[in-house]
Amino acid sequence: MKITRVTLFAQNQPFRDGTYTCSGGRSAEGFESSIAKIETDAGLTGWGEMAPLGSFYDPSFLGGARAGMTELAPALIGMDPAQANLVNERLDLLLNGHPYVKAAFDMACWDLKARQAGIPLAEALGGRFGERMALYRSVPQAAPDAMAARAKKYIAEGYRRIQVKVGLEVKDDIARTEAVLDAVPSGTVIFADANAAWRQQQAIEFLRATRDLDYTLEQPCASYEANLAVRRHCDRPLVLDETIDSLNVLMRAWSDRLIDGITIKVARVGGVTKAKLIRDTAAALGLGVTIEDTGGAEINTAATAHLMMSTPEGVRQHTCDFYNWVTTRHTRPGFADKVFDTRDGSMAAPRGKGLGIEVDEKVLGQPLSVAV
Ligand code: 0XW
Ligand code: MG
Repeated sequence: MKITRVTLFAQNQPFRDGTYTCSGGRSAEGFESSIAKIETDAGLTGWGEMAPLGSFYDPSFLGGARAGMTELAPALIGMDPAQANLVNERLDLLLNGHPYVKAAFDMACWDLKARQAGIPLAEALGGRFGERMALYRSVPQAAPDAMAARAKKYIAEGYRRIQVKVGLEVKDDIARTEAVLDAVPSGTVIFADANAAWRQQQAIEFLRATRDLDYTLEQPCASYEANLAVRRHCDRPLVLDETIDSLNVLMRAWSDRLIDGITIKVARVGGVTKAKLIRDTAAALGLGVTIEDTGGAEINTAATAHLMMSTPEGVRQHTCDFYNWVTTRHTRPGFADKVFDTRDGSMAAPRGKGLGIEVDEKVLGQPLSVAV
């Protein structure tokens, strides 16, 4: 199988629930998605999607994604998309770093590889563990009562895992966390995610003041060293997200006994190939694993769903149903609800070949660029 054409599309994806705010006043109204369509001489088509969260969340931004993808697309022509490691090696040779630029291309190659094999992506990634995976919803930063109300709304929608966005003033963060915990039924799984915004001392203060509360701490500080210092004061599960950008850092954090779990973002690590490598390593080490992304809709949700479904249940944490976060679709009405079957705070991975997503190209509008 050889790649014959690479087409790029853009999609603005407004958030269903309005502005998304995380620590430091960083906010976004939606995702700006870049979508890759890869066609082959075998008559098969693959799809991939990458959407940064504004320009503030990860070292990635829309302008970089679009410029990098347009520059790299011609290099894919003639390559066999089923040989994912070869494709990755070539893209890494041609563009040093910038993993998020390569993520949608690699995703589309895996879609094609699994379609060619006639199996769902989860099976190509190692197998289907169970039927459904747990979802969480983030409660963006606001006043404690507003966050409690938002958490209640998500509980009413069926979610059983809530991520509380902290990372501002510690006393307010304590009030936010307490308000959300008071508002949700007992047994709700709570993650307090500071998105790397606390100084080391603030994280330690938060931990001290919330000793009696039940939650997992996510990404308290930005630097590796500050998180390591916080670990020594943390008697509860600690998960790193923003820090986990490569296999190297996973190995380092593992040997420093820094982490109980990780969050893998497909765009941050550069695609499905690298997410799988990090996932398989973390799972073998017995660490908790979340696989998600920085943004997107059905194409992206399908990729993370297949990665999660092929992760052993014993280490699986949770993921996002991003297609439900936004108001736009890639597929015809009703298709996403059918294939993801989201209910009771959990979803399934699509059963069709590859990503199992039938993209309705009309919703994507005119292409940004075409490479042949
Ligand atoms: C909650 N998320 C998955 C959505 C945004 O991309 C950021 C991210 C996070 O972990 O904060
Ligand atoms: Mg996070």
